[in-house]
Amino acid sequence: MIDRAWSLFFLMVPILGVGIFVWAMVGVYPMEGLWLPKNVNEYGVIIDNLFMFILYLTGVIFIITGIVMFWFLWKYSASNNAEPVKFTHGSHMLEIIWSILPSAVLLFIAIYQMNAWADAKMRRPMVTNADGEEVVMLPVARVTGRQFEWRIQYAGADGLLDTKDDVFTVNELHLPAYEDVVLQIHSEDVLHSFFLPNLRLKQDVVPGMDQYMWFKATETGSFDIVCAELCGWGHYKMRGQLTLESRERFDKWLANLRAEQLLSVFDPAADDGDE
Ligand SMILES: [Cu+2]
Repeated sequence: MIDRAWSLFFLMVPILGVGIFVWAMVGVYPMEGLWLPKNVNEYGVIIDNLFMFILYLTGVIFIITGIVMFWFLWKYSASNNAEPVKFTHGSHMLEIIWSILPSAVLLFIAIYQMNAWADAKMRRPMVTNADGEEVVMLPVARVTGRQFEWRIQYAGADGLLDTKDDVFTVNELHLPAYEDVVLQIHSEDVLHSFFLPNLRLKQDVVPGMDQYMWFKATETGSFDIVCAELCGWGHYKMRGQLTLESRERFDKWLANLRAEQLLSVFDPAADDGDE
């Protein structure tokens, strides 16, 4: 009798596992807001679809294995089977099946997600330059991860980084919404991970590498910037704020900041020696 109770106990694994996910997805008390944060990136939909596809796929496999495990425990419980245990040295056929099946599924996911990968990592937005040529869009700002903050350098009015009109902030990133935006990310010390949950963007910031991220925000508002890579004792402090606003407000904010920084003594661009 008691081993039947154990098989019922194991049945709770798929039931509770699925139940908790559904509870969080529906967002009923006390699980409100524990599902995915709101997506505000035009390119984020494809990431969400991929996430849900993999979740459903693994969910179905999880439920099937949970139920099969319960059924075996129930059917072959010692108190109901006088027959002694039979040992086996494995089955060639079974091993082939359980090697090929997951490989085929993984290969399918690899092909299925190619477009999402290309959108996020390869198809950097293009613009037409003065000569009428299609060129890659330049970053509006460079985000530098360092222990333990995000330093942000804006290209300024000339659209070029590392020139005299650059504007600087720390942990405060303002960007225009409703248009393509490119960011350059960079590390000054160790590995960080620049994570914008609402934009479905997360990129490891690798020392020695200049990397690019892009998005097109579908609404304005204030969102989190977090570091998603344990980068030292102050990792938790690498929290910033992303403000998405209209192009007019963004331009005004940047111009104000530029004027402020011209007045202050602090001028990191001063020792560049160029221009
Ligand atoms: Cu960090």
